[in-house]
Amino acid sequence: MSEKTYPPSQEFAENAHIDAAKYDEMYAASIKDPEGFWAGHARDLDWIEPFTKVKNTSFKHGNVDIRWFEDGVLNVAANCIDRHLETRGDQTAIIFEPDDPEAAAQHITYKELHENVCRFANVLLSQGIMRGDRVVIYLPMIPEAAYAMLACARIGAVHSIVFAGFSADALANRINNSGAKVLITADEAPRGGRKTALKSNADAALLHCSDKVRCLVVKHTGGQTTWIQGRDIDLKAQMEQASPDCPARPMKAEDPLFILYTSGSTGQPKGVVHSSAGYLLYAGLTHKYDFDYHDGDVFWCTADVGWVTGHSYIIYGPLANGATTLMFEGVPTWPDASRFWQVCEKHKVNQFYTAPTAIRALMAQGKEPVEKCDLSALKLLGTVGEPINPEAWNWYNEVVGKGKLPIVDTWWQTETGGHLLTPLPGATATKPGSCTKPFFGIEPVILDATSGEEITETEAEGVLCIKDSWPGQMRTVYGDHERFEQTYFSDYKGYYFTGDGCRRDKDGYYWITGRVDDVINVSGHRMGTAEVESALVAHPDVAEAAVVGYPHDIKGQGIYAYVTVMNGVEETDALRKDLEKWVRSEIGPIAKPDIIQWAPGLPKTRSGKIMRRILRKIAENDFDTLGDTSTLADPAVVDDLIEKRKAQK
Ligand code: 6R9
Repeated sequence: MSEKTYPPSQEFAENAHIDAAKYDEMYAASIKDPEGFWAGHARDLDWIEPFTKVKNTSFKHGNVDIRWFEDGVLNVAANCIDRHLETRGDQTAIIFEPDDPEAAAQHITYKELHENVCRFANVLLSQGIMRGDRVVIYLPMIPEAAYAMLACARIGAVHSIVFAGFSADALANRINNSGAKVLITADEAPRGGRKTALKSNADAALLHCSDKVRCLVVKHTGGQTTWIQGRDIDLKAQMEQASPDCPARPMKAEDPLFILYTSGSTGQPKGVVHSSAGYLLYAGLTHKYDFDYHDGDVFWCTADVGWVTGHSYIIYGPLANGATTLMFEGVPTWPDASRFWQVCEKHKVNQFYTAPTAIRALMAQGKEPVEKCDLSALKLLGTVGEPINPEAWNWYNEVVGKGKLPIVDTWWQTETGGHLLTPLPGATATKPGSCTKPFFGIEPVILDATSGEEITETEAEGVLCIKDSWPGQMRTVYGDHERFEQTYFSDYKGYYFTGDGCRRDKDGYYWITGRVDDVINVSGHRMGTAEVESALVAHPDVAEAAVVGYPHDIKGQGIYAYVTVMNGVEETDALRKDLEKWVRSEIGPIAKPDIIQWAPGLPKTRSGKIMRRILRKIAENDFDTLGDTSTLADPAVVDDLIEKRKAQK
């Protein structure tokens, strides 16, 4: 961990929305009088009916209830589009850069966005979609994904995006859990020169869903698909016929805007529910201040809209601010390792926001792919998704930022809606690897993991909790409020528990040390080890499986699976391949184990609990600090596992 600090340049600080003095003053005000602070900012939104109540929140287990601006009425899509038409109707809202670098980019103005979203909303209405109905979106990174989200928001439908890398089974689960009436997909998703057959995944998923679910299909590549009359609808053809006008429906501040499924430490993924007004306010404000976004800037977040980062920082945050936001369909390393930088040059990107895993992958390709591009428009770099190691931070700073640009390391979660811990680029001196300080209105606390006591000294290490609510906070787990309370408010009473471990240094800077639960972070994607385990044990040849994370040079963490086969089944390479394929089809390619180790026995306590701590150490090649193994039912299994681990590359 580096203690070197990087203060903002004087020039940057002078032109920034927030400098150091202003941060201190505004932060203090936001904690002293949250109602005044948030009401002041919320009034900048366009309200159909203004709110009179600001905050009504309780973190009390058994009574967790979170409401912001609850008697206000507004429409999120109108705030992201209509509000800007008069002043910036002809400005580009979305730049679409396709996978194929030879294909033309599209510049979609706010006026065009308005028209497309209205047409799309009218298609949804014609399918009988009403306020509160759920719509699942399974699309590539194409403009229709943005239209679909905003069309739902316009008519008060609740979208739930499923990342296009998830399998048919995972898609079916989410359609069924959310009770969606419509699935929106495309024929194919091109990425890195290859095409994924999205529609055929959708077809396979819909076999497990109600036959009432309709399927709107974007003919994107024109690839061949099966077509089921009466169920499948050609979206573009319908949009052409639909009216370009569709009034934005008045929605209550607390009406749900979207559901996004995310992995937890147990069971099936949880449907994280976000609100309308609070979420939009928080995404917009963090986008403006944390990236120091100014009118006319081109902002690029490289995430996929299938993750929360894409929701908040490709769509809602930037569009709430009337920004120009870039949507990129491709991957960083195709056709070659300079693609990101070529896109930055081509579209004169001003703020660039990506994940440490991408930085590490590009770092491995050397400086040349970066240096051959003109990155002079860049003003700021951002990172998100996992802790960034100092080597990657330094490379990002020196090679991409030429040592001149602020780097914002933003810590947040699907559950938080937007950044909670982040530098403000004109105010905060950064330290490589630290997400620095809280955003306005956020009160982070570090608790002793076992006693649950708050550690009040500046220097502290323990679990990260948040003391009070902020507008962007998730409101519930879809259909299971008890699980919401249980997951986030039961371990440490009265606090929101993040699931992350954290250290606070002598300057009050926060350093995330990683998850303290059974969630791993693979290439910045959250994965529950329990999910991968249940996929593995569903295979007929598998008796038992235990999955842990281990350090991986590019991905941050890799997936390490210990597998016990059924009696009489042989531990062959062919079975290993088959298991990899199996997990890909049960969950998706991102869940494929990096290493499968055969484990004739797993280390268990006498009561039958798998000792994951030991499995983690073995996966990390750390055999000397296994700790006490005497409570194991059969301590000899450990020696066997160590021997097999040593035999792996
Ligand atoms: C936005 C997003 C959330 C988990 C979170 C933490 C890790 C995210 C981080 C970070 C260190 C950062 N995480 N940002 N760790 N530094 N800047 O990634 O949401 O997919 O829900 O993951 O990711 O462990 O708890 P999500």
